[in-house]
Amino acid sequence: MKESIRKFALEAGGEFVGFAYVSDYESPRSPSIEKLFPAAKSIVVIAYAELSTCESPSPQIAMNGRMDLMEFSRSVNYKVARFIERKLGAAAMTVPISYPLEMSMETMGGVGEVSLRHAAVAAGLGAFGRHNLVIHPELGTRVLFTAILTDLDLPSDPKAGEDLCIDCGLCVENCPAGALDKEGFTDFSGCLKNSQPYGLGGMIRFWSQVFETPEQERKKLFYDSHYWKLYQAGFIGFQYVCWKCMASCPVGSKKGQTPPTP
Ligand code: B12
Repeated sequence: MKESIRKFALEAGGEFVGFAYVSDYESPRSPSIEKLFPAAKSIVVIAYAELSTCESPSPQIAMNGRMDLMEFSRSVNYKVARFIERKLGAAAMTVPISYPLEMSMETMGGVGEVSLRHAAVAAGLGAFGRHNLVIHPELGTRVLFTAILTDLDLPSDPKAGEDLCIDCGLCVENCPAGALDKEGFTDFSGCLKNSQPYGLGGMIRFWSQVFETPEQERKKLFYDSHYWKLYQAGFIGFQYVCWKCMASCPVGSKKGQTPPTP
């Protein structure tokens, strides 16, 4: 059964596919899978390569590569879920690649329904690196994940080795927010403020400024590129302007490592 799902997902456009029993998924800060889907037994995790767009100094080109991948992977995830339901007669629930997220003071909009990094590790698709991202044995750091929860019994794939990170420290050095200084921990607000200046925090800061500015001077704020970028983010969705931890990592980047020949 695993092989028929893997084959379908690869043909649909996923680059690598892994499986994990829900009982092998360990993410202490995330909600339990049972709360999301009580009958869930397994997680199907799909890996996709991030394009070289993450290296571009243009925030538009960099974000466009991510948007292409988000749209594409959403479609692959849906197709695989439907394959599980239609062909295998089981229940399937898709997990978002990033958003929607629970937006509450409790989670600060920073906890996904399923931690895709922990799911990927459980499904043998990689190991955490110094940058707290999961490194895939072939794709390196430039990898994103989606997942599907199902009530099918799909035994966990073997774990990837633990030594994928080469401890070069480039991610720590290149993080403009110093968000990776403490090992095993990403400074959430530092990373967020720097990488998503047009997100919720940026929006709150802008509107607070509007209310605090005397009426006759307010118009100027709307003719500022900051407001225009907030406007664009409003209809595009969240926009990252920083990719440094991902782009500076030599593991798996075209410049840093030749992938194994097929
Ligand atoms: C919210 C979110 C964020 C928040 C971070 C919140 C957080 N603490 O995780 C912010 C906005 C800061 C963020 C930033 C980024 N994100 Co983000 N994000 C998510 C999202 C939507 C949810 C993450 C979540 O639930 N975290 C909460 C829990 C799980 O985190 P945690 O228990 O505190 O675990 C942390 C540490 O304890 C540590 N950790 C846990 N176990 C272990 C074990 C070892 C051995 C080590 C060393 C570390 C470690 O790693 C975690 C990082 O802080 C996921 C998608 C998803 N649904 O998973 C994408 C996701 C994690 N993001 C991703 C990416 C790529 C990024 C960015 C590079 C931004 C960008 N430009 O794309 C940066 C990287 C920041 C970094 N180096 O840590 C990818 C990661 C892919 C990968 N290869 O690992 C994901 C999985 C999206 C995807 N679909 O692939 N993100």
